Amino acid sequence: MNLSDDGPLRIATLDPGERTQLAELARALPGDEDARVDDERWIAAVRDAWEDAPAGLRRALREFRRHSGQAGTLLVRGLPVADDVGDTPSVAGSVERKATVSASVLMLIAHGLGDPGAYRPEKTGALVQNVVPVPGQENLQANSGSVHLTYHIENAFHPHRPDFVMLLCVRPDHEGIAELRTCCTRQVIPKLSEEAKTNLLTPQFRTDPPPSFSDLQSGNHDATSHAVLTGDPDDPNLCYDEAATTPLTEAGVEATKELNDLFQSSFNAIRMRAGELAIVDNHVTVHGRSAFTPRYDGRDRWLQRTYVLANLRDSRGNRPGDGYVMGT
Ligand SMILES: O=C(O)CCC(=O)C(=O)O
Ligand SMILES: [Fe+2]
Repeated sequence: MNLSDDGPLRIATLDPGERTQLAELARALPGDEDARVDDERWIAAVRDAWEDAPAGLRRALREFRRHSGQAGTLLVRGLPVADDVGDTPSVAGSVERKATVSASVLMLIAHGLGDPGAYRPEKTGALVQNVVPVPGQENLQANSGSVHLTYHIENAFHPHRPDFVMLLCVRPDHEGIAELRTCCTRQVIPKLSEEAKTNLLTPQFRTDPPPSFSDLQSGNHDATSHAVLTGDPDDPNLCYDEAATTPLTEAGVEATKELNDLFQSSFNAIRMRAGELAIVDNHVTVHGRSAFTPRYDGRDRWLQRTYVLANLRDSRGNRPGDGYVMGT
């Protein structure tokens, strides 16, 4: 395992031996027809197998879990994804239910940070979701779009939002220009004016569900006002989605303008290649994506996404039968 930094971004690169070890672990998981990534028995096998994952990778995740660094982002390079992945899906709500190499790698790594988790109203509650451009949805502020995707905390409106968002690149975009962009509070707090900081620490904002929560769009979501920054003002948590958070006051409008400008001038740009995984600390780091041009030819950009819950017990009341999927 090679650990390096690209500015504030932390990078962990598997060596070929570790890559092979992880690929073998993924392939040794139950792989018959019943091996569905959402099946609790299969997940139990993954949890057990994770203990045999390369020690260097387990260490890097343990460190990141303790403190996610200046960029709140860890880029893991050199992960195995099969060569014969097939065409990039192009339908809305596409998910991966089969235990493919990439899906298995995501589910394995989730156990280095906590447990996997999902939300029933979003992508049918699948634990591994395809992030792909969908014809007709180009302009949507969702991961199926291909215009610039604005900065957001994943599922910012949700009381049990994910602790970590994992995005694994199965196939890059044709031109290799699509950038996953992340920006951490630790990169912007020192540059924020005292006035904006005070206002962001004040509950004067409302956040609605994103378009991916289709069932909740009809106004049956009870949004209370909240602060954008909470906790220690020197290292606060962040709850913000540029497209879904509404400032309820003029001061709030000014403060979010300043925050957006700082995200725009301080972000980490990640042009992911196949086998690269970005792990985002969803408590302190927003993410977004630059625009790119899909061709819908089966070779478009394809990421797979899995959410991680660091403390599964916290959301027990939302997870029927102690499963991995929240009911709402
Ligand atoms: O397409 C990307 O790089 C990120 C999309 C996104 O925000 C997500 O899938 O949560
Ligand atoms: Fe996102």
